Amino acid sequence: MFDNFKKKLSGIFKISDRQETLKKSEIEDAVREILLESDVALETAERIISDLDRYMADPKKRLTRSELKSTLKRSIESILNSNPVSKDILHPDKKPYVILFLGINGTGKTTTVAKIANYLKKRDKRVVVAAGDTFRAGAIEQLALLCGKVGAEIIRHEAGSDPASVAFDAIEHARARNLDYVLIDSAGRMQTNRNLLEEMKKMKRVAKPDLVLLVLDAMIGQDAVQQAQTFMKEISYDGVVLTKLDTDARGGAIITIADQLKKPVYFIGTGQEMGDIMEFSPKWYLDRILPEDGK
Ligand SMILES: Nc1nc2c(ncn2[C@@H]2O[C@H](COP(=O)(O)OP(=O)(O)OP(=O)(O)O)[C@@H](O)[C@H]2O)c(=O)[nH]1
Ligand SMILES: [Mg+2]
Repeated sequence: MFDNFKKKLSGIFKISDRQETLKKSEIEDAVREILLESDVALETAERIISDLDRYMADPKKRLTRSELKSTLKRSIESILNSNPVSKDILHPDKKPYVILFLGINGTGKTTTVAKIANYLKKRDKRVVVAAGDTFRAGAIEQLALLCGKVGAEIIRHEAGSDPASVAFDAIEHARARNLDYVLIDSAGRMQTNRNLLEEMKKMKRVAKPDLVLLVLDAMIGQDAVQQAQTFMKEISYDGVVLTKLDTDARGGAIITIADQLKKPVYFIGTGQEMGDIMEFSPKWYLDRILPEDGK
């Protein structure tokens, strides 16, 4: 993961290998190009460059390889840490802890719900999943199949029924059995689907989720950020799950999300198997894209 991004970034340091130190203009051009190619939005890339700029206030100043790396690292780190994860999912303050998953079509909501059910079960948590996508044909069966794989209980109603009542029943079920978590899947929707948006708001009102996660597809890069911005004018959410980072996704979208959505990334999806999910950590990410020498 992020190998291309890492390789590109290390290209800048190679210039410095040749000349020992780098000229300001050379660095800025190289950094801008690499960030843009790696799915960092222009505005975010300029922010990082202005951090470099501040560091190199004297135009004649040259930067060594390690100064450049640590300046870049510090700049990206401060963007990633500006919206820290505020809810500790594994130590919730409430039982059942209700998590609602939202997002547009095909971003990976249903898969992520099942992966997180699996993730929690492996940590001895008791989970029920709500089949809240009653809209798309086959969605309930898809979720039921994945829940079967990971051994998670599922509450489902007929296709076409009211998703808010599925969520309500799942929460009642969890209360009656003292379960730890309710994970609610939902139908993919565009900002143009008025009915579906109203349905989503109703689901949120009824379920009163403790955490709302927006599922975004890293494959569509910066478009994911734009989508989230328009779509989420309608509804508030706490954080993001970024899926499909195992594909040739360019990896810089994580920086753009932190900078422009002002939301933390809670989880990243790293494949199609049920175990392919991990909690996101800025440190882990930085170590991947800008490893210390020798790694
Ligand atoms: N490679 C890869 N594929 C993923 C990942 N997460 C989901 N997918 C795939 O993406 C496709 C869509 O996933 P779903 O979970 O059905 O997406 P959804 O958001 O529920 O889709 P709708 O219900 O139609 O809106 C499936 O083929 C998943 O296997 C991931 O992290 N990596
Ligand atoms: Mg789905």
